[in-house]
Amino acid sequence: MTEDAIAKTSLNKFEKLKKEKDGLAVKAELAQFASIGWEAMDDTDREHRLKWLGVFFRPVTPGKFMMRMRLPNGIINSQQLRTLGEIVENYGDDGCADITTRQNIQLRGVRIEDLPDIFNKMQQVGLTSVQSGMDNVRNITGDPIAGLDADELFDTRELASQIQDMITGNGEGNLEFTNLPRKFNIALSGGRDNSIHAEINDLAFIPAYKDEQFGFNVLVGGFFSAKRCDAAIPLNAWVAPSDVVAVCRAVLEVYRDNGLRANRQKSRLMWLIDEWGLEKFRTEVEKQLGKTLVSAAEKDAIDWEKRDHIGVYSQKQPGLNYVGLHIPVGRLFAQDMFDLARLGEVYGNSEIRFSVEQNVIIPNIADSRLKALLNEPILARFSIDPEPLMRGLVSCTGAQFCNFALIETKNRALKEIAFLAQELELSRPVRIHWTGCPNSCGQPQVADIGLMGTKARKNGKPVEGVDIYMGGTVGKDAHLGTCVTKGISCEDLQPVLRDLLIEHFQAKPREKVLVST
Ligand code: SRM
Ligand code: SF4
Repeated sequence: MTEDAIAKTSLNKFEKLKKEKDGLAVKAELAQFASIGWEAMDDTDREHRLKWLGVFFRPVTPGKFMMRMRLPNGIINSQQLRTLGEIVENYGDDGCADITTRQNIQLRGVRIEDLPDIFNKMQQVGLTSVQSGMDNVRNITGDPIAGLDADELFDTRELASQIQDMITGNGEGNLEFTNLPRKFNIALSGGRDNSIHAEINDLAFIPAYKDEQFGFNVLVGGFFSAKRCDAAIPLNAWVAPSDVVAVCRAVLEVYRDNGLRANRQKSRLMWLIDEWGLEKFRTEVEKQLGKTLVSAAEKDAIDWEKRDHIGVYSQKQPGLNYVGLHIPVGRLFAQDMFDLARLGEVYGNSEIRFSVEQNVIIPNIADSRLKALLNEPILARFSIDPEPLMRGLVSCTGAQFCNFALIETKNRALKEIAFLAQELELSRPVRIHWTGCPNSCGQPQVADIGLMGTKARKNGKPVEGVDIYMGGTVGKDAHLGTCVTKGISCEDLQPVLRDLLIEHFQAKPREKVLVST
């Protein structure tokens, strides 16, 4: 029997566990889990269902869980960030946090006995982590400079929050959407530069004018997986902002009720669209929505190169600025979180934002406060003007915490960049994305150079290696890069990257200074 045929004969493991008990049910059992401890818990509750609350068992560090928040549009405030800082501070050397490729934050080192207290604290400051893992909708991404950008076409903040509230029952959990066939990604773009990689989401809204009215063209089916990666395709639908939440609901309902569930490798939305054809899918969405979809605007309004927002920029509000800080590979420690919270509070309006490049933006800084902010010691580490290779560096979690990883990523990425920066001079940033395995959380297909962890061989022995992707473009006319070289051993990577940077990105070898002794 083929893999598919076997899968069709019975429910797969994940469909079974969802059928036995909804993931969200563990919300009521947290106090009990806390009292018995992680080792005494039912395996399925611990390793799978807790993800419905955003709590991830880490086989690499058993007993030290990861917590994934939800931050619609990537926005957090100082009080919230400080609260998260206090949580990770509790865990000493085990505690840290990562800004994610979905403008979000994950905490590390979390102990099961502390969960009731952590959830209380989160509730007090208006944070939720519900439905952030497994077969749920992930963090809703939106323009990181929404409401600040003089050239923006639409401020995505309110819609991102409304979509999250609809899906999660205002952050409490919503059984309507806790049993999707698979994960689901939604993105909203309101600026002219597609700053959230709309094309790699299951459902994306991109700005487009129709009869001079502002609205969004709808894209569907974008996703990355180990088996297949596809850019989203146009649904041939244009929706007014006031219909966006309803369209999200309709698409999710169609996917929930009809998405393919037999084989987990073929369950993302695009597989349903393939099976039905786009026309049928569109018709089913219309039925669920209860109205006809307007055909797409001929052209979308994304006509800029993508910006990374690192540096100092004037806002549309006169006299105010936003400052983008580069956070190397998105890693934060408790003190960093306290420092960033303080910067937001002292210099801005207590708001801190995250970008899909795993960086931070502090908005609403008055002209008169800029100089003092730029003199803050933390800017020596979280630079507004990083070296060009560092500037475009993104990395997934990798082997330090992720059991899918085939290689270590974050620390290796930093080491490789430090070496290359010493060797080469570049006049522009090169976006290098590392991802530890073919799941592609680090989005190597959108990068100038994408590095995907793999098993390679050297001198007949298995070693850590990477497949190299190139040609990913972002912003207007974004398209996915492809694999150009397979199985380079990590030990041999430096000269390969050096040559690629010289050949394709105009890097120049630095002159070696000869020191005479
Ligand atoms: Fe991811 C699974 C980390 C963005 C595709 N991803 C995982 C898990 C949960 C696996 C696990 O249990 O260990 C990783 C947790 C590791 C850890 O301890 O942090 C993980 N994914 C991440 C993050 C943290 C990477 C990062 O360093 O930023 C990102 C969290 C985003 C968030 O805030 O929710 C993250 N993952 C992505 C993206 C990028 C995106 O959304 O733009 C993708 C590709 C896009 C997509 O999903 O279509 C992505 N992650 C996957 C997949 C492959 C999905 C599939 O259909 O096969 C898996 C594996 C799975 O779901 O079975 C996965
Ligand atoms: Fe883990 Fe692989 Fe995702 Fe990296 S790409 S976080 S190694 S699942």
